[in-house]
Amino acid sequence: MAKRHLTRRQSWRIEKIQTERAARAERRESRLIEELEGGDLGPELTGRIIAHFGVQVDVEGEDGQAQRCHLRANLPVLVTGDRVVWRAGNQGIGVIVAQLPRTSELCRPDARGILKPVAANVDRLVIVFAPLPEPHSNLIDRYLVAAEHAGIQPILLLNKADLIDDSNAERMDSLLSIYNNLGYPLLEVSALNGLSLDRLKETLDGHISVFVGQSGVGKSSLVNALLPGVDTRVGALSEVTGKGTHTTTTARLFHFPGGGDLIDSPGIREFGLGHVSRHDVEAGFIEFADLIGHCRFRDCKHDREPGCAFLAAQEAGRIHPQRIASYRHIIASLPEPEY
Ligand SMILES: Nc1nc2c(ncn2[C@@H]2O[C@H](COP(=O)(O)OP(=O)(O)O)[C@@H](O)[C@H]2O)c(=O)[nH]1
Ligand SMILES: [Mg+2]
Ligand SMILES: [Zn+2]
Repeated sequence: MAKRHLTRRQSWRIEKIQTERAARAERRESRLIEELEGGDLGPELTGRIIAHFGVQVDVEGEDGQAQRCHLRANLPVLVTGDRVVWRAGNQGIGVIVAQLPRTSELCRPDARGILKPVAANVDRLVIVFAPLPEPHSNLIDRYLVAAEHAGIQPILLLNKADLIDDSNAERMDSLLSIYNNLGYPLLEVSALNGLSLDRLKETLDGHISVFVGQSGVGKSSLVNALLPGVDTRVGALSEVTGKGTHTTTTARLFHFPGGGDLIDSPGIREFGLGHVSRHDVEAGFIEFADLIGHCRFRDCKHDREPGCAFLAAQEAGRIHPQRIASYRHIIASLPEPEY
């Protein structure tokens, strides 16, 4: 066989292949070491975080069993509702090894004003209101903006339907008609006498919901009616750390016996509109979709500018005056942009 003379290019290629082989072997070895180290850990499984305690979480596996797990240091911030990959441990404590992609996240500003996720993969925002305390469309609109911004389907839930009488029926009807005309799903129920709770259960089946709304509208009563025998007030759970036992209040995931899940905590129930931009607010009013970009001035504030598409639509009766008022109110409440 003739002796082969290697060109520089060929020898470079061989060297490259050998380096790649070495790297592959190294990777194999490190995987082996990891496997030996983690020899007590079970196989990788998928699950959902149903409670969060700071450095530990409870994960519910596909079999419905809950398992306390440690969080690996390299993980992103995980919250209740997150889908994860986890491995069972030998001392009753497992390990979360990866976070699976989120379909949505609910965020709120922390004490320093930094937006933090509080729940993941929620797909129904149930906005609760009632004849009493008197409902404010402005508050409902804020929740709708938050829902649109987070990409979560809102459901308007009028509770205390048993309190509707001649004194408030007209007011309630005109409020409901605004949202009915916009195509938002609407339900009228009563936690007190059980009216339409079956329809509510059907609506929640197959989804992860949160209930929001002002204090006194009946959120606790509704949740208690939907989750009989579950004490959702037990939000504070103890956790043993190096510094001793301390308690953390956390959002928890509950299963409705009628199907579907609830993520709940006092903080979530009072959830408001987080930090959003003027653009987010505009996008949160679904009837504005056709108007955005059609004003004469690109930076139109839709206030009194000539050639404003919003004002023209309002004049033509295509936008409800209460919604425009809400929009202005929300915009006025935004912090000044920093530029
Ligand atoms: N009439 C009537 N009262 C209700 C209904 N649901 C709740 N309530 C009452 O409204 C008050 C506030 O309810 P609660 O569940 O604590 O509201 P939350 O602050 O939103 O959690 C309580 O006195 C409840 O008994 C209802 O459907 N009809
Ligand atoms: Mg309550
Ligand atoms: Zn305009």
